[in-house]
Amino acid sequence: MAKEKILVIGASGQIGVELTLALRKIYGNANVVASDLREENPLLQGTGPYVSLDVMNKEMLHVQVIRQGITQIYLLAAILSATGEKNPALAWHLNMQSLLNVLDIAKEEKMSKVYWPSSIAVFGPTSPNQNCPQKTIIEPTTVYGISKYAGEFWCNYYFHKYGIDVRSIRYPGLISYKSAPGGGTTDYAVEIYLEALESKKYQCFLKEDTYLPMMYMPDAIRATIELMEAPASDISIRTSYNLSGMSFSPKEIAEEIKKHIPDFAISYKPDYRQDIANSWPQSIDDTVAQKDWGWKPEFDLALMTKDMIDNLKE
Ligand code: NAD
Ligand code: AKB
Repeated sequence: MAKEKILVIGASGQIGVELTLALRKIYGNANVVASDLREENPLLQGTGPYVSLDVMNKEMLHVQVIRQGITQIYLLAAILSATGEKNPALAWHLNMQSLLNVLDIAKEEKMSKVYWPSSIAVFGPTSPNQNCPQKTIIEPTTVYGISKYAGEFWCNYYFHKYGIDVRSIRYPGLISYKSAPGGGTTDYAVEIYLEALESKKYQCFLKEDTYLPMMYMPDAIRATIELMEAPASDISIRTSYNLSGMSFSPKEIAEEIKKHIPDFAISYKPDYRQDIANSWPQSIDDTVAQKDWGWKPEFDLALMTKDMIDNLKE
């Protein structure tokens, strides 16, 4: 097998930190180059190479790819749903142009693989609300969702037209304790743990009965690596795979936290993010990912809550 050299773009973000560390374990520290517009995340410092990089500057990106001998790119830079609604033009520009820059360079440099995440945000109010299938009505109502859906078809296009082995997952809301989330609607499910431990109370920006698809970060990282390591012949979806972990509401996560912190109290003050959450399905059907590359989540709400609280206490 040819030696792979990986570039992670957006490595200082919520997923980037953990994915970079996981990839370094597999491919060796020196073979995974972390990059971001912002400074290197402290958890990455000393674990491998880091370059400061703006993915929107295609020329500089191309220079880095050649200089570092990059054979695979994981593109994680994006503006997420809540921030995207505040600045739709910027979200569209970053989310689309970053992907086109990466796909073009991957084509020119004949890269072996590209990874780019999509989101459950591709689904809209007309999609099935329960067990939303892989292929269904998809009419997103956020700029973030529109950009992800368009991006999925760019990935599909570059695969079929140019043979780029680009792979993608529609992540649910991700919950983690290592790196903070970056402006999504599902961020409450991280904030709630931090506030529970810090002040024993949390004011949630979603209503108590807002069910959303969610996943614990270790499952998301494992899914990403399993997808990327699957034989190309097993990959039947070249837009993006549905992926399911768990679904819960703010009330349910609060009840689970109370099992560990009995005097924790939650209150509710829904804001503009409620409309975004209402437009997404409550649960996802990931039968195709299960069948194609053997996907199976490990964490449910109880296991995740125990792990989050144990780790955050440390
Ligand atoms: P994040 O906001 O935490 O991290 C994104 C990183 O990209 C940040 O560190 C940011 O500094 C960097 N970045 C922004 N603009 C850049 C630029 N021009 N050049 C280089 N770097 C730049 O986001 P995340 O939660 O880690 O998400 C990563 C990817 O996964 C995104 O595509 C997101 O849409 C997708 N996703 C995330 C979730 C989730 O719950 N976290 C769910 C579904 C999909
Ligand atoms: C968000 O809430 O925007 C993200 C996502 C589900 O894509 N966490």
